[in-house]
Amino acid sequence: MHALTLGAEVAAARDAGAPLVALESTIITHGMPWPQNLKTARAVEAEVRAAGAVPATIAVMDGRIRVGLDAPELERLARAEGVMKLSRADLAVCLAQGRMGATTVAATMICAHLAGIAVFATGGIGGVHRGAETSLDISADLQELAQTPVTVVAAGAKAILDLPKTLEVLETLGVPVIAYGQDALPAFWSRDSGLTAPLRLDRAADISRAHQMRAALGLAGGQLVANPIPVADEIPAATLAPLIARAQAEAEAHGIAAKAVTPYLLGRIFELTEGRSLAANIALVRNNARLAAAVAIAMQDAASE
Ligand code: PSU
Ligand code: MN
Repeated sequence: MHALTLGAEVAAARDAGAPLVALESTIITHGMPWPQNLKTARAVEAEVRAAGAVPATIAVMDGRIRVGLDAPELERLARAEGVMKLSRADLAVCLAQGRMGATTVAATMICAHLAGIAVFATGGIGGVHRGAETSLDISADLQELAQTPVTVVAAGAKAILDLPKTLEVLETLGVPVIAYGQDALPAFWSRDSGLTAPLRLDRAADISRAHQMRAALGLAGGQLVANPIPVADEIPAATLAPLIARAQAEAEAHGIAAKAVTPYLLGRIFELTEGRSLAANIALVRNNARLAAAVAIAMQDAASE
């Protein structure tokens, strides 16, 4: 029983040994409103291509894990309602029911690895939520980074999270958290979280080498590359802090829980910033796609030496 279907472009790239970059789909169905979600998904794929790699957007459609969607499929997903948000726990049930599902960071890592893709670009990973002392809300993305060998390029963890606790959990799980080109851990919409990242690398080739070295050492899991949003697109952390606090309080007041928390907070912050957070989110995903493509190319170069 094999549930994987590669898109034509992805299959050709894999046969030719061309560099591939996996892309997730929860950001399309649960992270951004229509029609910006489709526009962004297309723009992110275009960034990967322009940088010399092949994009593989991953989702569950018609009872199959689809690795690489064509244009009509991408639009069908972006317009769909009632799409399941899939993490490690949900993937098999969604497939068994033949439903449509969007993959989070955790599920995208699983599917990318099944398809032989080692690099993945997203916006921001899930992490330890504020108030996790009582809610125990910790994203399954963190566990996945500890066990699946995919390098994830993100703009840090989302600033709606408790970043110090997120770093602590990643350290406990043995996940390398690597800031790209700076010492500070980026905070999604802002370049600087005020925390120093545990590790730093300045070149795509070094990120590729570190990935290969982990495998050579027999260490399970991937690495998190935290790529700061471009200067021109960032929203300073001080501007966002009160808006995040307000969205957080509203989520609690409305009893928002479990999988609904992240989409709710992103949606409220979009409203409270009058769309500025979405523009920044789009810019940072595109920026991550470019770096992920460079890492994928460096991995192919190393493999063909
Ligand atoms: N990056 C974005 N927007 C998003 C996400 C990432 O710019 O919506 C998604 C990812 O799929 C990530 C998920 O895995 O948010 C985290 O959800 P949770 O906190 O419920 O684990
Ligand atoms: Mn959660």
